[in-house]
Amino acid sequence: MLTQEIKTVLHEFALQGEPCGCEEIKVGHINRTYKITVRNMDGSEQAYILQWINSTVFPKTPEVMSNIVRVTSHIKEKLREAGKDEHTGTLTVIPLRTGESYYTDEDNNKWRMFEFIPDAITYMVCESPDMFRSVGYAFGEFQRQLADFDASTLYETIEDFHNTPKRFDNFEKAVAADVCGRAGEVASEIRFIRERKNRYSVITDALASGRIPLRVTHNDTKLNNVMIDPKTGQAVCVVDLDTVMPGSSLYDFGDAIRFGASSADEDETDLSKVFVRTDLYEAFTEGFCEALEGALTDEEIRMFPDGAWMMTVEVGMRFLTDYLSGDTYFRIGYPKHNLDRARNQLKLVSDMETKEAELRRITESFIPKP
Ligand code: GN1
Ligand code: MG
Repeated sequence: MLTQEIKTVLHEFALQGEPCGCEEIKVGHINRTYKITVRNMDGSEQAYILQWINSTVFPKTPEVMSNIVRVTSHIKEKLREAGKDEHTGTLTVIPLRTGESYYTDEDNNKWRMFEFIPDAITYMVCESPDMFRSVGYAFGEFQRQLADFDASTLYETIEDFHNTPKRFDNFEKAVAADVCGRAGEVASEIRFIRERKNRYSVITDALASGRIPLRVTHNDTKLNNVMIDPKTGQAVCVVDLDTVMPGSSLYDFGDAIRFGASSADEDETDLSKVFVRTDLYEAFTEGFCEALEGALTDEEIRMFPDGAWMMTVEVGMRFLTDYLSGDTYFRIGYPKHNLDRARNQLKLVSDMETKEAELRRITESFIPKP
């Protein structure tokens, strides 16, 4: 519904026509997203995306928006060079009437707008290997488009975002504080996460020693952060650019597998339904490697299974940390939502461990032969 609050916000943006519709799009755990319809003078209608930015998670709003504007301008240049449509191939920020990239209302809420990407939707579970190959290609292409972007000029919008050892420290702090008295209930999950602590520094160590390179990465490569054309099943546009920062290709590869190669929703509670689909793993790897042909080092590809495992165990401990801390970070739909999400992710971790040899074998086949 087009509330007075939203009308007031929309008035600040450089829109041509009159807003006539508003519908909440309930995707994502952090920001709030709306589809806005605007009626032009000639009677035609145009859609936009309006987002309320969660400033607890993103207190550095100017930095987040500066990254997004610069990264999308860079990608638009690449799209133009390739003769592709720069309005559907990446996000387009709608500025305020003043020219700024976001609006702060009287209550200090932060708002931003984008052009709506037509004829595309998001998926929570992947429909086919073909679709996931295309998603892999899209995320690989995103990274390739930013390969010549100077990483040192990008703000770190959330510090240590994929620093798993630091995430583990925070998890331990939440267990020790146990502010909601929930630690007893999750003793086996706590044990599971602790048993694996020696492996949490595998990627941070590889980056620190230069064994794998630092790149400009997306860092939140969930399947539902790609717009897909439902008619063709092909990826159209990578969205949710809040966490574009210097990182590792393993983060983007791994987070995409964690979410998109899972057989079930991220909060499926029947854990017998939750496992990693090796057919989807293979399809994504194929698309990702194809888009990044020649750009990835052999060692990065070799470490893909570590990326998938790490991103899954990391978000598992983040969901559990949030549950222990009273659900202050991820938006929840019911009281134990974060616990269910954590259990689901830890089940996926177990399954990746069971299938480790197979995942490594699939991965090795993508390392170029000398
Ligand atoms: C959040 O914003 P969204 O829903 O795409 C989170 C990711 C997690 C993901 C888990 C800024 O992503 O890091 O992997 O939830 N984003 C942030 O589903 O913390
Ligand atoms: Mg997000």
